Amino acid sequence: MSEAGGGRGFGSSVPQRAPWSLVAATAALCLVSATSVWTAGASPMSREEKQKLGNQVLEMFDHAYGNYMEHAYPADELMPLTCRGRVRGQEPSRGDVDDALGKFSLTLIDSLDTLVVLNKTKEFEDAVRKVLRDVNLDNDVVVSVFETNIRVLGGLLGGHSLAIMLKEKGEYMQWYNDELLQMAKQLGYKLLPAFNTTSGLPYPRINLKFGIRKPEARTGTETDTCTACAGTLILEFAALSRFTGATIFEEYARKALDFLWEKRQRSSNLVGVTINIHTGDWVRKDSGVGAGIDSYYEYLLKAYVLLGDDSFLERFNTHYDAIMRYISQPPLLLDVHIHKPMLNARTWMDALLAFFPGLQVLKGDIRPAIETHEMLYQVIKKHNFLPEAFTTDFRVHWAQHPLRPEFAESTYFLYKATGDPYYLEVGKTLIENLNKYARVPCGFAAMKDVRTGSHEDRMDSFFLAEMFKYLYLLFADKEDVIFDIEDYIFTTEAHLLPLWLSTTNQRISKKNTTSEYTELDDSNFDWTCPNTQILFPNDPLYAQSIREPLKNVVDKSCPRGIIRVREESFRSGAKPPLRARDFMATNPEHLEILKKMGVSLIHLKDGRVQLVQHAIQAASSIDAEDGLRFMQEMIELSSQQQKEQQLPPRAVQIVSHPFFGRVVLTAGPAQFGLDLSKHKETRGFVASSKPYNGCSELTNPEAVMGKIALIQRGQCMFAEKARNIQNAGAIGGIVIDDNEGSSSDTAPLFQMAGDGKDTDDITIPMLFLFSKEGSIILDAIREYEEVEVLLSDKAKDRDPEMENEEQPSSESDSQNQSAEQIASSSQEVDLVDQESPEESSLNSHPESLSPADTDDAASISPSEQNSNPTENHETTSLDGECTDLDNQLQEQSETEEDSNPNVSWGKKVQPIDSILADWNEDIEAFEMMEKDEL
Ligand code: DMJ
Repeated sequence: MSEAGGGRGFGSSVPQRAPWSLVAATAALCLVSATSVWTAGASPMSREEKQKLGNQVLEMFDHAYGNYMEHAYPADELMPLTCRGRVRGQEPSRGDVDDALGKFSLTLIDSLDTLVVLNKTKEFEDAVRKVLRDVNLDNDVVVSVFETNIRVLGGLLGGHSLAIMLKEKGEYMQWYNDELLQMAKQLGYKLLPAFNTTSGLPYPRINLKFGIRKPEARTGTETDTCTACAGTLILEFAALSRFTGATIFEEYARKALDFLWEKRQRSSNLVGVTINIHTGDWVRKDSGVGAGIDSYYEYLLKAYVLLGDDSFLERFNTHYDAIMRYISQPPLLLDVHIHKPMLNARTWMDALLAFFPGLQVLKGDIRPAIETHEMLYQVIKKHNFLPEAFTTDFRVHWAQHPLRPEFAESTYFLYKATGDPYYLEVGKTLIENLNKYARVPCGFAAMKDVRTGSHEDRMDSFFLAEMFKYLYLLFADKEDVIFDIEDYIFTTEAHLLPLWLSTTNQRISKKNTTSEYTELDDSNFDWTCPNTQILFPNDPLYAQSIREPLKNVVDKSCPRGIIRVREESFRSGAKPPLRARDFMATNPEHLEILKKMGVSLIHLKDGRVQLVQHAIQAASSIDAEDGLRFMQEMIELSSQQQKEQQLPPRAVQIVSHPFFGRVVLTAGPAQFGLDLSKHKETRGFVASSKPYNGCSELTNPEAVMGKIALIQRGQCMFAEKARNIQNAGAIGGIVIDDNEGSSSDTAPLFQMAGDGKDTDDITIPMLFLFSKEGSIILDAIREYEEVEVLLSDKAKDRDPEMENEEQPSSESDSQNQSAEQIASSSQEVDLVDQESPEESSLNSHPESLSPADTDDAASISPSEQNSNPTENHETTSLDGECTDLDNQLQEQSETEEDSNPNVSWGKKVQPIDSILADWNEDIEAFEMMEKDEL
């Protein structure tokens, strides 16, 4: 691993208000490696093994990049399951995700500087020529300003930075004459119209050809943008200005940052997730370090590193202090409300926050970085990948994983900071999981569902831009990279910008905000990085000792989200409010509390209990507030429970040649037939039924006998199809959607309901595939005739047996293996079965909705609740999980209360209207969060 020059250790301190000449050194200070000083902890990894892993990363990159170039280029991205390019407009829209695609060969541009880092200079030279020859930036396409900036502008600038470095070295790129920079400038000018708002915050989208204003632009009516979208421009825009001398770009990006800073919530110093670009009002007032905000913080710190402007560090430090005060609940990072920062806004975390430990390393705050990283690693060990969102008790909230690089990024930076070989082992696990679960014959496929191991037909460009860089650099020694990586800063998309830009073209007038800053307490501002030269040699087990207590954090599945509010309440001396999860209808004390909160209990005839709140009947405004929160929690809990009752998705894995288990399709389960979560998976060759709709007795029973029958959806009930194929001797069935082009990428998965009659006679497993996934099997039959699949609740590990289907012994082996797998799956049942399926998944399909599914009369939705905030209803039953924790908290509460005899509830006087208005805002924010896409 490369290290900064001997004298520049972590221990050197940077004088306050560092002079320009020290700016680059400051960056190096924070990133300097401590590898050479590591003496204990995890066993050191030999140079040979590091090289082996580095070579493995190179091979994996070749597989991803090679397949993109062969099968997708010049399209923006590779679709690795169908082995073709994703061309916007030709595939069903995936919503906002598609806004990254501008018909500009996105993956090629995003991969440019990765090629150089991975020492593929020749390929880089070819790639640059292709970009110059083929890429058109003037397409009539509406794209995301944020994505286009970080991926395309960043990609072009990263490419340019390394092209001029190579040219100077004198061997490669001798013909290069700043052509990438010219393209970057052209693109920069195309993005500028987005900033035409009074606030200076950019519109979220722009038409590459027509800009914003013209009617043909089809954009420009948006009112909101995310904080990260408006606050993640400064590195690329400043680099563009400094490379070209055209100051306008840096000016615009600075103006947007200045505006966001002005709009921070002044008492908490936090920012919300979305902001109105015209008024500057916070649209979503929840605040975290993940989706929607993440790279805003990253760019404040990195802008200081790259540009040497103290105001960026001051801002970063102010926000960082707030993050550590409110959001950081080690090892968790939980969203809070900007106005009520002591109140958690969510009970789950998103995968994007995995970059944060890396940023903490750059900041120099190693301990919380180690803690959060370890927590994330525990989640990964449980699910192989980090699910898009997971709850505070580490259950899957959103099950996808689009091969995000953030965790690898933090692993790399933590290794640089600690030199602890533990992080090399972490990297090795990441490599193994990618090869085992995401690698498909035509690239690497995103995980549709980490629980089932099913795939999605997407390989995002950031996988090449970031993942391979961080993994390669993790294992690389200085001589494995052809330039000094520490002369560059990584953008949020891991594009490389040279630190020498800090002293080039500094003609931008920095906004004079000193009057405000001088009022700030300077002791808040750290100007140095921690001294790992002292830290680690003195206590080489330091990092390990921080990780150790977290080793089983994920296995202890008790919810943590509630703890914060309680602890804070104790601290302030107030009695902790009753939380929905703790409520027991048989506890007289709880009933008393309910009464105080204006909540009454109605026992329904069917035995269920309904809660109604009349805030006006509460004992005080504080009690009314607690009551509203209680009802809101009840609604959340109830909807969580409803989700938990739904069946999780299943997997169809193609195991025959040439797939060998590498392609896993997301399938909807059936409410009838063999339950694959309880029984061994079903393996068999597939055969189409005749008639294909399976709505009458099959005319080809000999073809489907002992096989898994393929049937088309439509014209009769699912159960009827199942009976017909079962009668013909099929051992399972796959219903394929008749709606051409449908796909689990774009449509919510559902479970096939029965026909309202007794379906116990159906004993074979039945799964549903959307048309796109179904056609992967149909195409395989056309090409290979014999296609064997595995129907299961979770994809089976690929193993040599799958690739060795000729050998008769493989069957018994694989059965043994299956049995093992079932054993390990069933261990997870308690946790996994209770996991809520991803947001959109698994509603019963209305075509054959079972009567039970419509029985929802007694519950209300959050929106109904919202429409009349003084009267809330909920019916639910609650369990008494995690009593240890509850008891501890209860005990703690009693102790605190005892020592605070003067404590009483409801001391604070706040008019009820303002409380209700406040809570309405929170409820709206909550609803938006639930709808929000990452
Ligand atoms: C990347 O495009 C960038 O890292 C961005 O900041 C957010 N995350 C994606 C990858 O997950």
